[in-house]
Amino acid sequence: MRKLYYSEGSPYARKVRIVLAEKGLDFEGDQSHTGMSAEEHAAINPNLQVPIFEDGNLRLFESNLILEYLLKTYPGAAPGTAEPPLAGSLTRPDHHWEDAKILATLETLATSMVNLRQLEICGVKAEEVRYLQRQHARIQNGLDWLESRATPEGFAPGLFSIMDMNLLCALEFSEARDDIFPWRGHQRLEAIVARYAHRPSVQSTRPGPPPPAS
Ligand SMILES: N[C@@H](CCC(=O)N[C@@H](CS)C(=O)NCC(=O)O)C(=O)O
Repeated sequence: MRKLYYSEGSPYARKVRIVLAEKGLDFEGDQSHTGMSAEEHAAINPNLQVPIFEDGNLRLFESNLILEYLLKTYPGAAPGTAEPPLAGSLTRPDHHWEDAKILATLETLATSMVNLRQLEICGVKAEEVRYLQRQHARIQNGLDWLESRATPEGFAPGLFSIMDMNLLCALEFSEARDDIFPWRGHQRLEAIVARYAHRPSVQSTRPGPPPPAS
């Protein structure tokens, strides 16, 4: 039995949901972590985050680690999945270090965006806090650097790569959450997001509007 603890809007959990959809793997979705105490949550993930994925007796956290597990354990694709095919690994073996650097930068980009969003919800104003200005600069530099590495056909043309997936989940999350960071204007990055916009696994996992403030 497969189970995914997730939040509907989480860009990290979305990557896992996209890969599960690409592979036609069914799973039980569980959003109960929002009602858990820190102790209960820590018992399944010491980092107190989602996604958390269970497959039988195996429990994993950290989205890219979960993706690596899924790609290795379930190498096939669901019948009739879209083109280009989903990559078979996180990085291309013959471009490993360059791809790994791109993935690391994409993770940092997503983390900075999620931090900005959370601090904004808490009422912290970026112009008043130097660390937040640093986060803005980090996102801007990351986007510019990624734009210089991308092609309009993705980071690994011919494949729906895990890099492309990390990118679109972070950038669509930014827009779905009141434009955390105005990333448009990076033409190749825009082309990648547009390229996958109608892919069924991407469409069916797109975040809805922000939940009401609690
Ligand atoms: N590096 C982690 C990041 C996961 C993460 O930040 N998840 C967010 C949801 S978008 C979360 O659980 N936040 C809850 C919190 O930080 O309290 C991954 O890739 O899985």
